[in-house]
Amino acid sequence: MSQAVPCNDEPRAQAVAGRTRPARSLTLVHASDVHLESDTLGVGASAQLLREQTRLAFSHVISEAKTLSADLILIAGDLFDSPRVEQQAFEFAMDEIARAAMPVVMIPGNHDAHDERSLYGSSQSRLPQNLHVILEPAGKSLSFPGLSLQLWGRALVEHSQSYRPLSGMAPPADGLWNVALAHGLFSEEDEPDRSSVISAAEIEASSYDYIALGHVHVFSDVSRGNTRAAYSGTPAPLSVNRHEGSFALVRLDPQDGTTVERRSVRFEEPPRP
Ligand SMILES: [Mn+2]
Repeated sequence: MSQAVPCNDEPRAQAVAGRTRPARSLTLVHASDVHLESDTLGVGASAQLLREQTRLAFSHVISEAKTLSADLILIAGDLFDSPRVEQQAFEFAMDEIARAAMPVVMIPGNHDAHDERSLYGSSQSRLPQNLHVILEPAGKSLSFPGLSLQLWGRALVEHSQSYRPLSGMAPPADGLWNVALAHGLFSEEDEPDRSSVISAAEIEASSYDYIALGHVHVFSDVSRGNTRAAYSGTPAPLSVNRHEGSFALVRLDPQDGTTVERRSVRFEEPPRP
């Protein structure tokens, strides 16, 4: 990177360069937008197949995280398609998260927002012990000292123009991996008429090691400056290509820094609308 840096950014840039990485590496599995119990295809056989495939897709991500010996799973919003989820469906998801047997950190998205209908606030007691749902609208940092990891996120309450998923980020901590979760729409420029905007400038200014994004259903890398940021895409057969979903495999390495890899989730018999 040899771009000219504006003068007022120099102190921050030097501080980033001076920040020390942890001695240990980390492997994260990042998923989003599973949209469990989706009613996208309405009712009938295709709709039922979609819901079954979506559950299988989520189970696949959990199994892959275990196979890959991941340290932690990130779910960047919209695990559920709506807050109207039957108890059995909610328990399926929580049982899968418990099966992961590793920390799982999740934020709500616009489909499972933390508003008065929130699935999460009223059901705290039924959440597995390894699940950490960030429900603070103003944001919260979670510390995992054993992983040399600090995580930040904020709960989406209302998908609106005034909601900025990355506003109020905790400053990156020295000697730790700094990772954030955010659910919203990436934009090169600030777009005041769009909801839940995540701007390129905000990603760059964060100086985080990784920002796990949700909302866009197709994998895309929107890294800026020193910060790697990516949409994992949905693992479910919900995108344009119903044969394949995805998640992101993120490695944080003391020497190499952050690398992000798209991992495919395939369906032999995708549901047809
Ligand atoms: Mn969304």
